[in-house]
Amino acid sequence: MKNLITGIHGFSGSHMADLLLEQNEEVFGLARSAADNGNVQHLQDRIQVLTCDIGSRQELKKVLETVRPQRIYHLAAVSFVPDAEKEGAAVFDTNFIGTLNLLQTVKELKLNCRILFIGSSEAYGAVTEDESPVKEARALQPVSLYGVSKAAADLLAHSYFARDGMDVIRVRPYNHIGPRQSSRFVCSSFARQIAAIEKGAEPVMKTGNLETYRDFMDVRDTVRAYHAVMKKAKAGEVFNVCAGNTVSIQSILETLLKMTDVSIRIEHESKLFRKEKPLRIFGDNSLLTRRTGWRPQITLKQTLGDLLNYWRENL
Ligand code: A2R
Repeated sequence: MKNLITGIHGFSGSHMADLLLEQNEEVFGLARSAADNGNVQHLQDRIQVLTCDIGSRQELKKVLETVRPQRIYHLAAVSFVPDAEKEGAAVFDTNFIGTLNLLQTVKELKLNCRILFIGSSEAYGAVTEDESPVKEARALQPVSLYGVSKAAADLLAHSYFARDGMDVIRVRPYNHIGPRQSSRFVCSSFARQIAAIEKGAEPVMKTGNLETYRDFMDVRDTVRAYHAVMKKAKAGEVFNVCAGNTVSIQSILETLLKMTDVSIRIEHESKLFRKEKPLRIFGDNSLLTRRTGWRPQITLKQTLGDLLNYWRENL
């Protein structure tokens, strides 16, 4: 099977490549630049990476004509919610126009290809605790700019199935964590700070709001879900990808702190607090489990241990 992963140098893209290679599938990647390839350094002789900005339809056309993939995992995106708020219109260039370019070019080239659009649970917007777990049929009412860009691209991806009969499927992942995640994300930030303190940094941990609850899952389980959907879903389907339960940031922090011998003082930083109210957000993964047989396999404790070890080795 010939796969193209957009955003292959990213966090999920690199784990997607690992999984597909383990399954003896062929992997091509699309990356914005040839540099910044640390996440796939260990795969250099097994993958072929082409550089392209998905905002450019001409560049994308060249990549797709060269690779002619049978499956596309579309992971390239502005993925960090606060960045999207800061970047404004630029987030739509990548998350929406980039997705439009991909779908339209596959259509024009008449590629016989299945496309997995990776959306986000942020597309659902504010959900109260009694409305959880969220099912796929829930209306998309995003609040953040990132969520709007992902909701718009999600609807766009569906339209290429509904209007043109293209083989497009969609997923809406919740929070996924694990080795190689940028330390701008909360779990990775905690783990990185602990690893730095172990190496002699001042023993102070900067945290935001610890009372927030999120549906966290190991990225390796997340990419296994993407693969399962690619293999088993029907064209046009959409799936939540999540653990289906929540854990507080406080308990993530406590679990990580138990994994180190150093003693650390906790400091709350108000600039790390997001504007929205603390929410207990979690999704319903029953459609995914029923249709594909997928189940998460990695415990939160193992994920956090692997993440901490990643930073211990990579600082
Ligand atoms: O920003 P860079 O240079 O590190 O590259 C990112 C890439 N990317 C692009 N690639 C081509 N053309 C663009 N205009 C463009 N903009 C961004 O997408 C990065 O290598 C990749 C995204 O990886 P991460 O930021 O590590 O995100 P993660 O966590 O792997 O999320 C993957 C997908 C995204 O669609 C998220 O919205 C969703 O899963 O949760």
